[in-house]
Amino acid sequence: MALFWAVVVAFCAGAQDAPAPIAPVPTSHQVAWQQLETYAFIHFGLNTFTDREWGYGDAPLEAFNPSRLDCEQWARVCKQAGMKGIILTAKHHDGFCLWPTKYTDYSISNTPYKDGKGDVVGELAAACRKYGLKLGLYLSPWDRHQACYGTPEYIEYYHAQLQELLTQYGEVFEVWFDGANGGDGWYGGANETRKIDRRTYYDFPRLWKLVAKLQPQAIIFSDGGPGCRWVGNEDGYADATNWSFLRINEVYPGYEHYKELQSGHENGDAWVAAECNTSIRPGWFYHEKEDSSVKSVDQLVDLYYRSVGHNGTFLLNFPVNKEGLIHPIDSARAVDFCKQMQEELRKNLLEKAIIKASATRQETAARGVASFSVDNLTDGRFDTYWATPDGVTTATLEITFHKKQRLNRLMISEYIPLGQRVRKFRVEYLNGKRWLPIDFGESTTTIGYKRLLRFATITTKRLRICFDDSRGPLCINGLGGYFAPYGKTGTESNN
Ligand code: FUL
Repeated sequence: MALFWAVVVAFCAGAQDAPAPIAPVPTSHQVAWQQLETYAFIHFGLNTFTDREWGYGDAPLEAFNPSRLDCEQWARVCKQAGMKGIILTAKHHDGFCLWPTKYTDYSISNTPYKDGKGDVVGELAAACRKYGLKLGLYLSPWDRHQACYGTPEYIEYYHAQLQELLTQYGEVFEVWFDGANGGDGWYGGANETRKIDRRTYYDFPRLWKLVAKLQPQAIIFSDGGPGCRWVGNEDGYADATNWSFLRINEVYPGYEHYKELQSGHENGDAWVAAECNTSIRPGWFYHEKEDSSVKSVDQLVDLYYRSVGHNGTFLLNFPVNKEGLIHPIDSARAVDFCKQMQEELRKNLLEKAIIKASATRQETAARGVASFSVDNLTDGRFDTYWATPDGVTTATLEITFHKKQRLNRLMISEYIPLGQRVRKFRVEYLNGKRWLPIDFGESTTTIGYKRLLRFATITTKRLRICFDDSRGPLCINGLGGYFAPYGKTGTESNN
């Protein structure tokens, strides 16, 4: 009886179920993928030994002979750098295959390495399993070695290779389809330029079906998805405004208006979140002369804020060297970068603060828990969130600390299984008796899976976050405030 009256009271008070999703929404695999946040790329192959970025397709197989190849070293470095997986160039544009494929002689089986018994894909798959990392594979559509490139025969070859890779090495979390395509190459000795229609030549719909059948959890990367999209630059950042949507019928691998990919399409009809890829060195493959131009910790930290902190994932490449190892300079930088990020976002100062919302969706009393309360903002859980009632698309969260706090970082995250919603927000802090805006030096438009914001240190007892525009009721599952003791904007200001 008590329950009956509780339900009646709750309904009278406007109790509601969870907000309805707003399309497009991610699949559960896309959500799990986004939660990986950072993972590594490895570019390794014949190019490593010939000092090239784009092998022409004619390099002699004898050149490939790493003296100390150790995929476990790669895995250890990536693990220590906080990365959740590794994507390997199983085949780059030069057509050289790092696994013993039955479809071409231009593979590791005909190199001096382990007398032709080597299998780098297999070794990496085992190392990833050992260190709890996920495995991803890059299989370049463009192949400058194969004589049949440009004909229908090559498509069968390419599809067969993908089938091999997706059936012999266990679970794959991402398959990488590069957009660079066509042009000059060796092509079995023809030494000519071959042009293909990048929209139609590879029969991508059939490739996507093959991936879905063999590895349903795998996220398909290409310029236009369908699993995740290229961010439109190779510098590792997304725009501050970054929608996880694309007008899917407009974007295809090789899409010319690639700058649009930095911020997605606000009115897109498919969920295709951005992956921000870059190399820790200027090149993707190893070149000794670049030992002195490895990205600094500050550069990597900056990119983290502009990739993961701009609603993307961060895919950082390590050019494995001729020995077959990640160079010690690169590994030290990557590990220090991870340590600095942990230090900057170590303690969420909002956990002990009092948070008041201008509006909160009422839970149905029958559930007995405050499903949408502000307590969900700082509980560290992904699946609980604060939400506003239907029809309420603007709201304010006011945060009061028990005593004055120094802050220079904020984190806001939306509960993306219900869609990406926020279009515009701002943050203010109390300075004496006046509310002043915090200047983040970038636009405060979208949030998505995660938005990280940096600003000059403020000292305050109160903050307020004003959500000014949203595609529907707000669903925010995380809120953080931090004081980063050092870093680009970690210095004290006069506030
Ligand atoms: C590009 C390729 O052409 C580069 O060689 C590299 O693999 C990079 C990740 O993608 O499109």
